[in-house]
Amino acid sequence: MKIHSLDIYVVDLPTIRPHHLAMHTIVTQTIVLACIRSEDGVEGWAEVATIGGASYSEESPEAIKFNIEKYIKPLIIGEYARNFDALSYKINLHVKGNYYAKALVEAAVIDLTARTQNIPAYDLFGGKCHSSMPVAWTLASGDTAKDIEEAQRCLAERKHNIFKLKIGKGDPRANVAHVIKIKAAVGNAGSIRVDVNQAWDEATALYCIEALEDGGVDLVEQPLVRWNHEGMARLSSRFKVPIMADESVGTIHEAYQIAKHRAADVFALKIAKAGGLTAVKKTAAIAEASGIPLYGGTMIESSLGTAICAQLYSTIPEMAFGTELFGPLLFKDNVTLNRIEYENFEVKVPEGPGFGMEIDKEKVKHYSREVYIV
Ligand code: MUC
Ligand code: MG
Repeated sequence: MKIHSLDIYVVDLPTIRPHHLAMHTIVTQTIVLACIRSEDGVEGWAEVATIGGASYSEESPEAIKFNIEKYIKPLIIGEYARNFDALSYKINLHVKGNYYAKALVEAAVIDLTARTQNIPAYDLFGGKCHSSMPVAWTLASGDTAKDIEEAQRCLAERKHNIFKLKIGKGDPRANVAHVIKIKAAVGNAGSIRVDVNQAWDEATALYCIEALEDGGVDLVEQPLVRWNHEGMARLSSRFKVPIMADESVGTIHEAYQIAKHRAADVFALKIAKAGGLTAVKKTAAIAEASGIPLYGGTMIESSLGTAICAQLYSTIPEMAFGTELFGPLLFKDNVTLNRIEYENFEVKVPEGPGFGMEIDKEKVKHYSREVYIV
C-alpha cells in the first residue's frame, strides 16, 4: 500500500501539575503528531514528544515539523509503507541526525502498515513478551511533603511503587537530602531512583552518589553530561548503586561505545532519541550482547506516544528495571478516544490494530497549532 500523504501537527497539552526538570519546568507539554494516509485512505498516526522546546534535545517541536515537511516527506510519498525498514534506510541516506523527526515518521508508517494488515504493531517486531510492565512515576513537584504525599497515594492506589526524582536543578546537597527523606518515608514499599539530567560534575557526583547509595537509592540516572563517557565509566565501577545512561545513549553507535567502555550499568531506552522503533530494538540487542540491563524510558508522551513505546517495549524479553511510561497520567487531556490503562503497579500494553489507539480528531483540532485539515 503506497503512502499518499503526510501531515504534521504540533499540539500543546496542559499538565495536571508543574513538572520540574533540570532544564525546564513543564506546565504544557508539546507533542508532535504525524498522520500518514495510504492511497486507499487508511490512516497511520504517531506521536513524538520532547521537553522544553530545544532545551532537552537539539530538536524542538517546530524543527521536527519543519524538517519532516521539507526533507523527509518527499522521500516517502509514493513508497510502500510495509517496507518501513528500507524506508528508514533511505531517509538516513538523505537526512542526517533529526532522530525525533525520523522516529515520528517511522512510527506512523508502522501504524499504517499494521492497520492495513489488521494486526497489532508489536507483531511486526516479533510479537509481545509482556501484556503489562512495571511503571515508575516521577515525583517532580519540587516539594518534599507534596512528593511524599504523592508517593503514598500511588502506593495506596497500587498505581506505582517505583519513584524517580528529578534532582538536576538547584543545590545538590539539598536535593540529596530531599531524596533521602522521601526514601525514609517510603521505606521498603517503594524503589527510589534519581535522574540528574546531566547536571553534576564528577566531583559533585562522587559525594552525592555516596550519600544516595547510603540512603537506599536504587538507581542513579545520567549524573554527568552526556559526552563524559570516561566519567560515567569511573562512577559505574566505583559505586554499587547502578548508574544508568539516558541522554548519553541515543544512537546505536553511542550504545556500542558505552557498552564497550562500560560507561553505564543500565541503558534507558527511548524511541525518539534512538531515531525509531527499529533502532531501539538494535540498542536492546547491543545491551543484551553486553550484559547491560534495560529500562523503558519516556519523553513524557501522551497516550498515543505511550502506546507506541509500550507496544515496542513489550517485544523486549528482559526489561529488568521496568518502565516509566506514566506520561498519560501527567496530562489533563488526551488526543485519543481510548486510554492507556494502569493496574497493579503496571502499565497495560494496548492491543492493535496498529498501536491500538483511536485518534480523537476533535481534540487534535482543539489543541493543535495548525489549521486542521483532515
Ligand atoms: C528524562 O530525562 O528521563 C522522563 C521522565 C521524566 O520525568 O522526565 C523524562 C526525561
Ligand atoms: Mg532521564
